[in-house]
Amino acid sequence: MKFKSINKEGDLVTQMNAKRNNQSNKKIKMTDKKVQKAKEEKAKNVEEKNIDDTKSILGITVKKDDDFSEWYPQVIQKAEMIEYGPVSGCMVVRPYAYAIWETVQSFLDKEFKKSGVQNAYFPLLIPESLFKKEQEHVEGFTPEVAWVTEHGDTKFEERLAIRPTSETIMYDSYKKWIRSYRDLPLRLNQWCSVVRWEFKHPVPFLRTREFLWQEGHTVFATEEEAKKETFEILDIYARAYEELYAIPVMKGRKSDTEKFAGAVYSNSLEIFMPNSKAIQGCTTHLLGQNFAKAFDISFLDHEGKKQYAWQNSWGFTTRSIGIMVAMHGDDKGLVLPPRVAPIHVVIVPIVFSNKPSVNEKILELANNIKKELKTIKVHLDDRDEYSPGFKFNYWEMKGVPVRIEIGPKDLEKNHVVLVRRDTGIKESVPVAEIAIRVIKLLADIQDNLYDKAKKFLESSIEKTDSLAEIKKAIDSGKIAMVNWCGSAECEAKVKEETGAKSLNTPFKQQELKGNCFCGCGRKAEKTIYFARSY
Ligand code: 87F
Repeated sequence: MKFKSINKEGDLVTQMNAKRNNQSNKKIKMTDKKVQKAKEEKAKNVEEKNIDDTKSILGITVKKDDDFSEWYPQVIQKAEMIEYGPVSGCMVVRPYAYAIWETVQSFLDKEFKKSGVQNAYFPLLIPESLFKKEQEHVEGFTPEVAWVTEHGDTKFEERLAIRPTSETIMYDSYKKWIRSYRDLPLRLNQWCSVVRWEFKHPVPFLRTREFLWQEGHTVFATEEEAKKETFEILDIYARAYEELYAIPVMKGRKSDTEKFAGAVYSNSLEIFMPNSKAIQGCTTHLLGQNFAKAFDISFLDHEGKKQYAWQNSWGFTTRSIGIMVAMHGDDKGLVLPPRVAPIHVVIVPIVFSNKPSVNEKILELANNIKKELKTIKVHLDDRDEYSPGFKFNYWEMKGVPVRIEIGPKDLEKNHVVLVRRDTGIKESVPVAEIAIRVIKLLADIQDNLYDKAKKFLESSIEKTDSLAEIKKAIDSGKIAMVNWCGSAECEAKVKEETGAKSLNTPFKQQELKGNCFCGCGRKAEKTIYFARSY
């Protein structure tokens, strides 16, 4: 299989910019001279694009640190993770990326089930009247809801929302199922896709109009049980990020301004990416009795008295794949943590057309090694239409953690060469020791990626003491950590001055001294993180 060159139209950001430029261009009446100039410009661009396309077959044409917003779409396309679909913001998830999702999905699914959560499935379409039952929850999101309005040529009497989240449709059933304290807790999860018609530039995985996720919706008899679960699920999510994706997280509470409107509180995992932007990794929400009152989810307690139930919701999405690409990838392409890599080891035989008998032995050894490494995911690249050099680049682009090279000299010595994707370090290993060495290498790579990302996070957090210091930290691409009184006005000042939003207030609070950063004179109550974010 050959590398697909990048989409002719380029990434979505470029497409949308082009569209916008087009629209404003229409409004301008061009003079002949201008038309001629525009034609020349267009011809030049096409030429440059063609040159770019030739380069793109070979590798990524920009460096990650120089131009992240160009690097990212190139990597995910050239590593065959995504394909741009015909509708803006809706991407095809190709098998190589879907395999990563399946690994994470399987981990989360097992952990949820261990904790007593069951899977179910609720309808995609939600009648408008039901969707609008809890106003506070929908307000603010209205422009993002996509509607189905007709079938064939006939209009529906009532519009149907394509689920952007499933609170309303699930709770409509919950109210029928819950009668007594014996029906509780009710803890359900569903794996599905949701649609949110976002207006910001779509970025594959990180911000798309349709994405895959799981949404957990649970009901308890007491507030304490509900509260406890918001932390337990967040811990499971943190394990997925830290242990599978090798990504350290900032665990904490969203501010009232940034929380889900329907929630009493929202907890989140925030991640800081190498492009100096933070992103919300996932959330758990304590819904209190807000939805229970709106949907009449109530139960008779031990004394036979009617009580409203206590609820939570929580979600984890394919955005996490994009965060992992952004975190670990380098100028050669993806760098995959072994625990999520669809292929752990690729074997590349180094064969020469004038040595058929040696080639045969190399392939035999390659096949034997493949058999021996049966506990891990090994791929033998024995395509004879590609050179070893091409294959090295190909599998580096795909981020395979370890490469095994076997050439005539290795065969003579009964050794092979192992190459780590994360550091590029090579070593020659006796055939008899390959299995042990590979397993150790995979563990080292997983740890090394995590440690590197952890150091990056730690070095990105700057302790600040005033609005001016926050601005300085944000402008230099850092996370500002600051003492805060808890008021929305002081938080809003940061957004006004710097454009940065608050991420969360970390659960592990530093010792607090003094007043709020903004000079309001109030005592500081907690530390909070601010950063530019998605
Ligand atoms: C977009 C359109 C309509 C987010 C929306 O975080 C409604 C919504 O309710 C909406 N975008 N949300 C909040 C979702 C909250 C919550 N739902 C369950 C989660 C986790 C899983």
